[in-house]
Amino acid sequence: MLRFDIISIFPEFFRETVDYGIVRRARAAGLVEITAHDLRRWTSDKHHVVDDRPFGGGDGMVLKPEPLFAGVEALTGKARREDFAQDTRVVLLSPQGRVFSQAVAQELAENSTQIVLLCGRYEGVDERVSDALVTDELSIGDYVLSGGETAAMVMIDAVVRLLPGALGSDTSAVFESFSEGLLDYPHYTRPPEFRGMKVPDVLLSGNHAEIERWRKDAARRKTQRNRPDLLK
Ligand code: 9D3
Repeated sequence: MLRFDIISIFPEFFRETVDYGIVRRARAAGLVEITAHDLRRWTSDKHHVVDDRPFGGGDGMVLKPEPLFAGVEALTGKARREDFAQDTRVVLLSPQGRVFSQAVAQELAENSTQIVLLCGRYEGVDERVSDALVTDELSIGDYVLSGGETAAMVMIDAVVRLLPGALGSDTSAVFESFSEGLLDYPHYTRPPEFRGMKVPDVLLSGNHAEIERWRKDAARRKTQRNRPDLLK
């Protein structure tokens, strides 16, 4: 059983997003438990302040360290990276992180029982959080988001579908298309002609050897056009 604990100032964001498709089924089957916690719960002042102005000046606000340390301590029993169980991860979603990938998803799915996700907001998070608390600082790619919540959901989705039993047995090999290093081949279904656009004849031929060859070639052409970096 894997547990995700999300710490966010928008915990309601996850209420519905964890309630669809494979993630919903994995939760129902008891493969994963996902709980979103309000960062403000670990403030102690009257106004539940979670941010403050940056030392050294500059625009924007920074998430204060105290509520994040208190939250991680409440959820893991520990407040220093060195003291976590080896199957506990504390992930900071941040534009400064190393880039999340299928390999990172696989590593997390195989080696963790608890993943605490810290969702950044504003200009950033006090660096002492990264220094002392975080085991993995991760970005989901080179574009600017408004905060870590959408990135956290991307990670959860990618990890949960790798948990044993999360996919139907018929689809369990599907993700191999990524490990093979090519994009997937094009898919078609009925009707064989739609608004003048025909399904390639070979797919209707019943010749499985030829179909296999066409798919390999079409996958290579699509990869060449959309992701030449994958062909190297
Ligand atoms: C002007 C400097 N910006 C940093 C590159 C400011 C900034 C932009 C976006 C500060 C915080 C954010 C909020 N983004 C995230 O928290 C985030 C994120 C992202 O923006 N892109 C890709 N992955 C991620 S994971 C978390």
